[in-house]
Amino acid sequence: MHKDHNPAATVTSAPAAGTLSANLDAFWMPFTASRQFKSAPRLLARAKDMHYWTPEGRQVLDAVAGLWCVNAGHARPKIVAAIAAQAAEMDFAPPFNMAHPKSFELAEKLVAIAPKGLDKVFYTNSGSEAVDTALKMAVAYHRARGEGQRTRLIGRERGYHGVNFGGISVGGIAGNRKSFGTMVGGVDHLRHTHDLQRNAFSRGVPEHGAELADDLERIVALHDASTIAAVIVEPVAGSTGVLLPPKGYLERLRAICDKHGILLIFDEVITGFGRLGSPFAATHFQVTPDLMTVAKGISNGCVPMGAVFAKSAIHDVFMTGPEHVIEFPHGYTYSAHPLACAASLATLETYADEGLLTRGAEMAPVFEHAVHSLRELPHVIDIRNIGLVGAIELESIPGNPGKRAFDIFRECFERGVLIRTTGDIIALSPPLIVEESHIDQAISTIADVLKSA
Ligand code: PXG
Repeated sequence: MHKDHNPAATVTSAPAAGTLSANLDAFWMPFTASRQFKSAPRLLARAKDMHYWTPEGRQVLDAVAGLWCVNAGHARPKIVAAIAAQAAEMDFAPPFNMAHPKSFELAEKLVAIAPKGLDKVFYTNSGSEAVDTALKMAVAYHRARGEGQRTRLIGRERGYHGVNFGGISVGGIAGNRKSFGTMVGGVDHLRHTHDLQRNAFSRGVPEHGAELADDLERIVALHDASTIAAVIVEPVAGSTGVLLPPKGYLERLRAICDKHGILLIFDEVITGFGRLGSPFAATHFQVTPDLMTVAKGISNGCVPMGAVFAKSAIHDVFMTGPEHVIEFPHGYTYSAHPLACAASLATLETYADEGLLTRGAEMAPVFEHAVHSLRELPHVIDIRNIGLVGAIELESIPGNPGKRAFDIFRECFERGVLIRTTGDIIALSPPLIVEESHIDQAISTIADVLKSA
């Protein structure tokens, strides 16, 4: 059904689009080992369905959906056409005190697939902006209902919530904390749930660790519930290495938040839009947060977009005071950008046409079997998976953390498979149109590289 064409196969003589003619100096690259990169650039020039092609026309299987975002695969016709048509029809519309029809149409469609109760959508342009928006909503919500002392935000160790100051403050990544100073004040962190001693090689959610949710009670006892606005967690942590919630953990976190009047925010930037085999992690685990952040798959990565879903009860608290006054003084020039809305509408249509928001559940057993087949290979200390997310954790080279996985990433790319690594963990998150043959190719390439490393 999802046949790949190879538009690069015919490229022989003329330089392919994207061939590097520029000097590499001027571009300060994001999250990149830039000196290494600039000494041997890895370039992608075009993409279709499950594949990229380099400027030379070499085909590369995309085993990570770009960066966890191209859930429907690349250059899908409806999305391409919608973006082109929108650019011609109306390029931009101011989003403050003005709007365009597609922004409402999209919000209605998003709410229709969202976990029940999350009835309002606020648009941003990225996951980082969605996170900071949700944190501000939480604080402002409590203030609007007369509990202005609830300002404290609780994140979790090894959480990743983007790169803005709010996000890195509630996030639990040591590198960020080391580089960027004191950040937002009044933040504390739950312990992370990663426990290889008890849970190594789990298939699906791990058995042990629900009690780690009780760490929130410790934090409440320390700071007092009356000072805490919200708790933010990724239902499944992605960036820090695919850390799954222990069985019962999210339910327990929800119950403790309810008990103390604390808002629960799920950061579903990675888990949203079908990654776990359900539309959202909240639907998968049947735990509904008060606020939910999304990005990436909302527009299939084609035009930058993010959003925060909120319960009506939260939104409605803001809707008081004189009617000409702005109730929530927050938003971006590009909130509800017409191109992003058009891309997202076509993305949702593509997801619906092909059943992609639940296709991960069908493919999960095949994927699980394949990733766990790497268990006996050199340096593998854990394998974990859920839906169409997998992780292979490797033993670090003593004194050189991250090197082993990074070398494997580079070698896999040379052998035609794009993977993603974080520390010494390989993460896989293929587009949701993935077929068994793609999974086989990705896994056998990783196996060969592990054996030869
Ligand atoms: N929250 C979560 C849970 C994320 O995974 C963000 C927020 C920030 O989104 P933006 O759109 O601002 O990047 C993310 C982003 C990786 C990787 O390799 C993951 C992300 C970004 C870059 C790399 O795991 N996730």
